[in-house]
Amino acid sequence: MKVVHTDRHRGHDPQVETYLGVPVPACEVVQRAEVIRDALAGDGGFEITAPTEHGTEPILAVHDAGLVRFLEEAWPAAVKQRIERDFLVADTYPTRGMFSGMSDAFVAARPEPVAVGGRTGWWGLDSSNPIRPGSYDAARWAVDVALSTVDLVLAGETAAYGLCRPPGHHAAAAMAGGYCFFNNAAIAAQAIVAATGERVAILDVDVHHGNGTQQIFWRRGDVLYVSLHADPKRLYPFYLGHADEVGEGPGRGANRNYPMPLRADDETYLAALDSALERIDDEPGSIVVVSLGFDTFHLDPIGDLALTTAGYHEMGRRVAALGRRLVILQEGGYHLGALGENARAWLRGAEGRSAG
Ligand code: Q9C
Ligand code: ZN
Repeated sequence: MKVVHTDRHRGHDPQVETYLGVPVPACEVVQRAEVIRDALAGDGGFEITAPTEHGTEPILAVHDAGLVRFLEEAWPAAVKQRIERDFLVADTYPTRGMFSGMSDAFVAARPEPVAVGGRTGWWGLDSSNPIRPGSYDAARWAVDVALSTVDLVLAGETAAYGLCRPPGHHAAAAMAGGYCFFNNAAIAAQAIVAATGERVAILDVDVHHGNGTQQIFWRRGDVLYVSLHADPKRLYPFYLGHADEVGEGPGRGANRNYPMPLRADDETYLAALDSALERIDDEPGSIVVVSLGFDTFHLDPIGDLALTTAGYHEMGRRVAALGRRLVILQEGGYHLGALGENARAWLRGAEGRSAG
């Protein structure tokens, strides 16, 4: 299988994030992509290729121009404002209660703040994705990795894997957050729709609900979003991901969430996966975008499910058994000791190879 990878992710190198307000070591670190790359290179069955640049247009097909502008300007603006930190994080966010009782039109007309701290909250979800000097460049290259993976599949590959970093599925049209800046999978799905005119399904198996992907395609019937994740009653992103979120308008029925019980094992998870795959099978289309996370692993530091490496091999096998072409894009997964092996097992399963 072809693997798209570049070292350009290294510019996004957070050292700390916050957990309930307290600084803790960052989870979404440079080493994540390196251990996956090394495991795939060591396997011998994967061909690693570099992404090509695709420009801003495919990003603007999904994201608000204001978000793109903010992310591009954020670090220079922080420097100009003499914020003497080595990363930029907001501490004020415009949450729903702040605007309660005010009309949609009035709320939509509120001006973007001028202070960079205010702008960071304006375009942000949470304090877990610090902006570093090289974050924008890295996030742009993660999009190019995703779009280059799409190119491979459109050129005839049955499946290809994009080692995206930073990940993307928490990023909404006008919001970054949850270690994500641009929604790589949503941009990829939109590019496939534009190129083929076909419907596209996104299967999200990261432990967290992909609130950003859900938001982007909420009112669209041409992109089906199907997600298995830890129940948001327990886990981030907390406010979306429940089973009754099915989409609205033309998108009604084209959003399916499968919240999983605490410590769900391979068997429980794979049974829910079968239902999710049946839903995808009901939909026309020939390409599935997979938002692939390994934070469902039993040892993951921030997940609360209990999958194993053998479970990932079986998951890859079952997803490929759909018989659709696969654009497989990396999302989360934070147990560095097993991350490479888990990716290798999943992708080998998807290729019909043994677990190795
Ligand atoms: N210090 C993805 O897996 N909150 N994002 C973590 C723990 C944010 C996860 C708090 C989790 C975001 C792509
Ligand atoms: Zn995750």
